[in-house]
Amino acid sequence: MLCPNLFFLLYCYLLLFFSDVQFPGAIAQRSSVYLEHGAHRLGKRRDAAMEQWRIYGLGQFIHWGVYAIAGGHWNGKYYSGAAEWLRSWNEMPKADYDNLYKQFDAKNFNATAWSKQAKAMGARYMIFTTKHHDGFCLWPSKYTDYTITASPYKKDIVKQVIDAYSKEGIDVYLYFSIIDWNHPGYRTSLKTEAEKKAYEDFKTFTANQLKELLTLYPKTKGFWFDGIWDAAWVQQAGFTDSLEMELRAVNPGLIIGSRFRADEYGRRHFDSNGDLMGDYEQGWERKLPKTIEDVHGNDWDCVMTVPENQWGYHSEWKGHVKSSVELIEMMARSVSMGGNFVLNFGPDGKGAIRPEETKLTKEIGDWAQVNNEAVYNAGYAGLDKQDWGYITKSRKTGNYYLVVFNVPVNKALRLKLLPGMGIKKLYDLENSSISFDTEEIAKDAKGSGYFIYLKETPSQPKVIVLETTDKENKSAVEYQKAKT
Ligand code: JFZ
Repeated sequence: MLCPNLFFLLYCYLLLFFSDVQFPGAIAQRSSVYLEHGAHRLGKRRDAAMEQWRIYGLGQFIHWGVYAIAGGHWNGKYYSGAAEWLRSWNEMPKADYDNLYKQFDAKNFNATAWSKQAKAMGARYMIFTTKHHDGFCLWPSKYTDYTITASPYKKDIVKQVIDAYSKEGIDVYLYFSIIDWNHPGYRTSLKTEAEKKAYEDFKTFTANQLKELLTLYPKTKGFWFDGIWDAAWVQQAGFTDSLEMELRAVNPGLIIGSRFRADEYGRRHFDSNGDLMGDYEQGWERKLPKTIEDVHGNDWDCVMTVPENQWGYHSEWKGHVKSSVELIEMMARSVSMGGNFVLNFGPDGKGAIRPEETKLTKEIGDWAQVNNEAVYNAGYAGLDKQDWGYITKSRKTGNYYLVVFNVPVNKALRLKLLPGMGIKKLYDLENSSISFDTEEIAKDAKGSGYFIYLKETPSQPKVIVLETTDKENKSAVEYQKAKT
């Protein structure tokens, strides 16, 4: 018979196996296992840096590297998968890929132009790929020769991005892939002593690069880690735990999501007790939570591609390409459940943002210029979700924002308020002199139901501001407290 400990380990491995890609949410049944390398903290961070993170609303992700030169094509062959994974494609000669940097001469790269465009879209933070899985560094790392310095372009790209975005008031976070196909010590698993030895070099190299980034770029607000799922890395619970603490010591206030390290049972995102590891849940990738229950009261971000699945530049976008209205809806939906929405861009090999993305930044920006109150400094409202759209609540004024996407044929929007709450004011965010007729349609111990009558069906997502007679929505506050 298996002893209980083995059962527990088996349980953890099964969780590990099924959890990450499908649903990195908390385990259903909480346990209370002694952990040396589990979560560092229970509940949310309340310091100024994290409070700032919490109110961003919209972010920009940029995937840029030598893969952008190929754009999914090589020697007449075409790779329809994610462009930045080109090197892993069977038909792609590895030596050709590893020499692409010799062509990296980003003549059209202009960090100021990127940052101004991001600002016009309404982004309040950005995440930049310092190094993707291929290992090519966009900064002059002294720990490898495979960097921007060796390319014809030569100049430090990370520095230019950080300086330009910071100048626009946009906070910069560094994407860093632990997977490194270029480092001789990198392994996916450690089966032999020789592999273990090689991996020790890789661990030192990784730690050095991370400390180097923080030292070279003190304006960095945080890391957005990736490529941490290999068994070799998952088994380094003690090392990654101390490394995280070292990084935080270099840059107090540093923000690190849940995709960095595993506990000693190999659990990632949430440790074996179900507690979030890191400052926010980093598992919502190209998908959104369905309900507020899915996020367990945690901070979280959603990173999203415009086409189905392309992060780096691909010359052909296949499948459904999202419209600005869909993206605005995803942003409103994220904020209504307390998360940030981060939209990805893949500049081409010369550093130009593609025209389709430029068009979207303009459309999202036009909307945000009028309606940003609904998504900046806002979060979960504590009111019932309605079919017409999403409700957010200002973390500063307590005002509610009804972000309307689907107007019913009778143009009557349902709204449910909690007991003790009443409608004080209801007006169009774009033009506060426009108010709306309302009708109380139900009342019981759980609160009042209303119809809000629109005069016409808007052609763009419409925001209605609601001021209530009881601004302090106890339920939202209590909900968050209960979860932290
Ligand atoms: C990773 C990368 O492999 C990809 O190239 C891109 O950089 C993206 C942002 O991150 O891809 C992932 C990582 C994790 C999941 C899915 C795709 N996941 O947990 O579902």
